[in-house]
Amino acid sequence: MVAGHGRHCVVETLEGLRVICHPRGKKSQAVVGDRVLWQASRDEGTVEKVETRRNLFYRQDEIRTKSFAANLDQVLILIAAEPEFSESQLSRALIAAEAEHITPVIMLNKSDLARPFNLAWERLAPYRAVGYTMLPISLKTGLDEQMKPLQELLEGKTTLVLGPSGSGKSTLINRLVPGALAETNEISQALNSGKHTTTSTTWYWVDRERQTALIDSPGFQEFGLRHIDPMQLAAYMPDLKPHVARCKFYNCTHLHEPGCGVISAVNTAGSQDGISPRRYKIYSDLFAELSQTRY
Ligand SMILES: Nc1nc2c(ncn2[C@@H]2O[C@H](COP(=O)(O)OP(=O)(O)OP(=O)(O)O)[C@@H](O)[C@H]2O)c(=O)[nH]1
Ligand SMILES: [Mg+2]
Ligand SMILES: [Zn+2]
Repeated sequence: MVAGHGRHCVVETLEGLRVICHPRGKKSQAVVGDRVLWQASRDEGTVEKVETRRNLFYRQDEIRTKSFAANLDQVLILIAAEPEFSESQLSRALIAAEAEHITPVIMLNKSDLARPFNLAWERLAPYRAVGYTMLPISLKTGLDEQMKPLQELLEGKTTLVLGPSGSGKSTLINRLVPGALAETNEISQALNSGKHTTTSTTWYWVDRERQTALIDSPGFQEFGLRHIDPMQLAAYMPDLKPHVARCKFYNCTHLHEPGCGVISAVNTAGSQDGISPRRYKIYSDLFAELSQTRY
C-alpha cells in the first residue's frame, strides 16, 4: 500500500500500477508499506488481507494509536535549525524506533541558517555521543554534492521521513524524487512552527528500478509512547542502557535507588562523558508519564 486516505487507500501492483482500494470491513487495517492481497472490483479494488508485518512504526497517544508505516528499514528523523525542535519529541521518536528495532537516523536541515543551525547542532551533541548517525544538510540550498551522503544512506532501503511540521520533509522528497510535486509551505514566523502542509503518509520511489523508497509523513507535534513499559525505557536509550548493568537492584527504576549505575553516570559536571543531564531529565519525565494509570 502506497497511500492512505482514511476511507480508501492506494495499492501498487508488482508491475507498478496504482489502484484505489477500499477495505473489506468497515475500518481500514492497512498502513503505508503494508503488503496486501487485493481483489479488483469494477475499476477499483478491495483489500482482502494484510500480510504479516516485519515491523510497524507507530505512536500511542492517550486516546488513539497513530500508525505511520510498516516494513521499514530505517526512520529518518528530520529536524531543522528552524523551527526550533523539541528534544523531548526527538527522544520519543528515537525510543519508538528502538522499541521496534528500526534503525533511526537524525538529519539536521537548514544549515544555510548559520546561527540557529550552530545552536541546534550543539544541542544535539549528546545524541552524537551516543552514536546515532547524524547528517547536517541544507535541502533547499545545498549543492547536489551535499546530497551524496544522504543518497548513500537511503540506497536500496525503505525509509520513513519523520519530523515536526516545517522541518523540510516534503522538500527532501521533492529534491530526491523526480516529479514528486509534494506540497511545501513556508513556516510561520509568528508561531515558530510549520503549517502542517502534508496531511497524509505517502510512498515515493526514488529510482526507476523501485529499490529505494521514501515515505513522506505529516509533521507531528506530540509523540505518545503509551505502548512502552516504563521499566523498559532505559533499554531503549543507548546512553542509559550500558549503565543499567551496574545497578544494585535488578528492578531499579533509576530514579532514586541507592547504588544505581544510571544515576551515578549522570554527568553533572558538564564534561562529555556519561549521561547528559538533559537526557536523564527526559528519561525521568517520561518514566513518570508512562507510569500513570495504564489502560
Ligand atoms: N532556509 C531553508 N529553508 C528550507 C530548507 N529546506 C526546506 N526549507 C523550507 O522550509 C519550509 C517547510 O518545508 P516543508 O518541506 O514544507 O516541511 P515539512 O516537513 O514537509 O512540513 P509539514 O508537511 O507541515 O510536516 C519550506 O518553506 C521550505 O522551503 C533549507 O535547507 N533551508
Ligand atoms: Mg510536508
Ligand atoms: Zn538504576
